[in-house]
Amino acid sequence: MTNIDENKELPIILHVDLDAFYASVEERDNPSLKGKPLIVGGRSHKGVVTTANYEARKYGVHSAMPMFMARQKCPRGIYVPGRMERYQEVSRQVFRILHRFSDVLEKVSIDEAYLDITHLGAKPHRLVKNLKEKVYTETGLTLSVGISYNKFLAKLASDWHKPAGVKEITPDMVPGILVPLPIKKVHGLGPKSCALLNNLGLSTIGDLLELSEEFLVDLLGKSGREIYQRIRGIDHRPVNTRRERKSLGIERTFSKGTRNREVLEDYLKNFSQELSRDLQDKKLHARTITLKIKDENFKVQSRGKTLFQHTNKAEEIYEVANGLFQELPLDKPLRLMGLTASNLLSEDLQQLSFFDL
Ligand code: TTP
Ligand code: MG
Repeated sequence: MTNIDENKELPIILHVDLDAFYASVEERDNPSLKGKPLIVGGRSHKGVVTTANYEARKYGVHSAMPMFMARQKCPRGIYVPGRMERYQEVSRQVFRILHRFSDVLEKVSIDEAYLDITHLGAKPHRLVKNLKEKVYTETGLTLSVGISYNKFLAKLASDWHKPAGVKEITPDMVPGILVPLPIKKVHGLGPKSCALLNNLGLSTIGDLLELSEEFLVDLLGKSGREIYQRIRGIDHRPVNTRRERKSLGIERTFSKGTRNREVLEDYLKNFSQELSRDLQDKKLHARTITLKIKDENFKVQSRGKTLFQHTNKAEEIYEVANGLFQELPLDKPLRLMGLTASNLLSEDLQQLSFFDL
């Protein structure tokens, strides 16, 4: 049983994740480090390991482990502080290569992306081989790839044969392949949820498959439904080519506290204009406007209003902002005021919905 409509073409989704990313960049820039246990971290991250190469992982060193513990486990390791800018640069280089393979690409983190290659009509394994070769020859880095028909399964698969591995999960493997896996493998179940489930004696995906959807929703809230579907291999999330911005905002701290309404209204007018320009530059429209204030005693209050329609016009933003402002008592002088636009919609999406009508 796969719950998949056999007549519909299945998507082909790749999840790509670079191997021991920061450590691999260090090795690439200094090949004498190759083959030795290498640990990146320490300085910026309050004394914890940021990442360790696979050589060091053999000693039990892993990300987020306190540095002193890593030194105990692997005293002969080479320890280097991170060079974030360099990793960003190499990441951009890798993403440019990935983009040549499919422009339906969603960057998830500095070393991780989803690619939808359905429309290319290519054989996924051949494409992946090619992609890995290109990344290796052009950057010296290896990566692992998961191939499947949705994001959840592709991500699960990329972790399967790390490092430098490729794994495909096909519909006929589901749910069998999921049953023995520990619940922490379910993307969306964080450490807290896992602990909650473990306490109920649930440790594998197989255990979760016995539960009703209602039970999972009761236990985990809204995400229970998503989890119920995921463990059955169902995940309809599209590969999102653009990460949506959640909000845009401006705030100012005043050198001297003020409760002069005219002065504050002037600020609000300026904020509305700035916000409007910013939204228009980014081709965005907002539906929710939130006003935030902080008084002399550092007491913070915020008020928001959601409109019937999206807007990016300064006058409309100001009208809402000022309405919110008039409701505030202003019993103490203000030290800070801020205006945020959220519930955003991009113009492209708006056009899409117009076409859909
Ligand atoms: P990951 O992809 O989780 O780890 P990795 O690439 O080092 O190893 P692998 O994928 O082969 O298991 O994270 C990518 C980079 O993000 C990693 O090199 C360092 C950084 N990172 C942190 O800064 N803190 C963390 O807790 C983790 C897990 C990663
Ligand atoms: Mg990685």
